[in-house]
Amino acid sequence: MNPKILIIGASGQIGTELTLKLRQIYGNENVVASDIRNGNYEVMQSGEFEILDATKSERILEIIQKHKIQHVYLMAAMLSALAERHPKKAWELNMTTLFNVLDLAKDRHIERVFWPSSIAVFGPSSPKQNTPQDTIMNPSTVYGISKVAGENWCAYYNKRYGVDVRSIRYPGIISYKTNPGGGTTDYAIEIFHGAIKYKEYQCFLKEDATLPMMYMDDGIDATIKLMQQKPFAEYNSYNVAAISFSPEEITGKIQKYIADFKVIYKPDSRQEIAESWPQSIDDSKARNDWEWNPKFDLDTLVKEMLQGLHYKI
Ligand code: AKB
Repeated sequence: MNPKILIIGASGQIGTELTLKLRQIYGNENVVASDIRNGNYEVMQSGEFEILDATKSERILEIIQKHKIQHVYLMAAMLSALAERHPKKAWELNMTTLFNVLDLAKDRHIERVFWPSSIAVFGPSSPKQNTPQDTIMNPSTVYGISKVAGENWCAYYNKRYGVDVRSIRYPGIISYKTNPGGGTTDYAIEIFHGAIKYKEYQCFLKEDATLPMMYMDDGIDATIKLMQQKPFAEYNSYNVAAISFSPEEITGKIQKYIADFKVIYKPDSRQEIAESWPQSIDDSKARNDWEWNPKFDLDTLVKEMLQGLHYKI
């Protein structure tokens, strides 16, 4: 039997594509999308959509009961760069929404929860290369602090109350359907728009700021695959890796198709965030535990992005 699913944050970058893929797999009637604002046309048209402020627990419960929801994907969050501008608001949003969902799961209104973590859990003292699953985590951003705290709370609810909650530490997710907002890895999406529209892009990171990244399809596959596993013995927030690249490297790949594309480097405060994060990730635990395996490398990612944005190659 297909589970009845609720996506919270279905109008965001990952939420949009996750909703569409889950509807394709489980049927439009089994996947309810929700967000504080309307979603894109495809999301709004292909199934049920509810306006939801996920800081309001009673409203989440109302939607869960109305649609007999079993699985919840909580995708609403304020990302790293924006959270540095609104630290308290980011903390409140990221933590209140998580507690609301965990408490509803604790009270057995929800059977299974997906909560996204991030490479932002790591900080200046974490190893930069092949950052292990278990290592020093001393995030220097509010977003990272909220993700480390969130991981600890998920582990606590799992152990103490038997809540089935699962997490992935997303790297930068690259996609063309819905733009991200407020992240440090956002440059790797903006750069394609700049290349196609203006043949020029002003990059807010330095040319050698290498970060772990992943094409959206792999990110969605990882998320769904993790949620399809039988309950785990304990909570883990899994490292997942696909590609690592710098602005300079992705520029070179785009220039293979748009030869006169130019990038001007004007690093801002986001450079400091990037420097505090890993450059590459060891994801062997995810590969061993649930056979995680990404499909897209940098060449295929660049091709998919250009084609997705209607650039003829
Ligand atoms: C961000 O840049 O804040 C996010 C992330 C890596 O979690 N994309």
